[in-house]
Amino acid sequence: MPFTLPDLPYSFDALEPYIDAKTMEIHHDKHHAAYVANLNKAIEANPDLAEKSLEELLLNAETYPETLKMQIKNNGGGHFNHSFFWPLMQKNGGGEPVGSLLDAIKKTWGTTSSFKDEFSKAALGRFGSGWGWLSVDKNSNLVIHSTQNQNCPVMDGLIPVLAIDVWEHAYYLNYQNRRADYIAAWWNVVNWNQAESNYLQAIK
Ligand code: MN3
Repeated sequence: MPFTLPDLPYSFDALEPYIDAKTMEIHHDKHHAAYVANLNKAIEANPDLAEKSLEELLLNAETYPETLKMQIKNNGGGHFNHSFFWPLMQKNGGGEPVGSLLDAIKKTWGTTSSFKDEFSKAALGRFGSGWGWLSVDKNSNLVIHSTQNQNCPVMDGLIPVLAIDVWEHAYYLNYQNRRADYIAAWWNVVNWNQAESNYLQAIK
């Protein structure tokens, strides 16, 4: 099988009380695992794609026949997004951005609190299932945006730095319909060192 489920870089209960252990277990062991299994099934049925990297599959998705295209976008995107998302959280996370990312955020939004407001608004405003993102564009500028379903920034020529999953499966057990409360709590688990490392990679 070309793709494998990465381990969570912490225990299921590491993000409590902000994100509960049961949510993390189902999210990783069931949802993310299913994206990987279904992505591998799609590749198995299309052996000519077996040598392609995940990024290549996502960038070329629009050129594939309809069924395969949706399989790659949903499951390849799901695998990419969740693999990117897990390390962006940690036990005793939160606080403020660090390093060059902090400088770039201040340059773009003035203060980290205005940045957090804008990012939260984008995540909250995503209708239905999807993701909120901080990404770097072609001119190395930071942009806040959101994607629907499992679409990911690389499909739009953007390089992601920070992400929040706003599918109901990411918060429903603890927060039910209160997405805004989940987003507000999520800032307490952000791993800013990981975001800084993503940013340095993105502007290289
Ligand atoms: Mn998810």
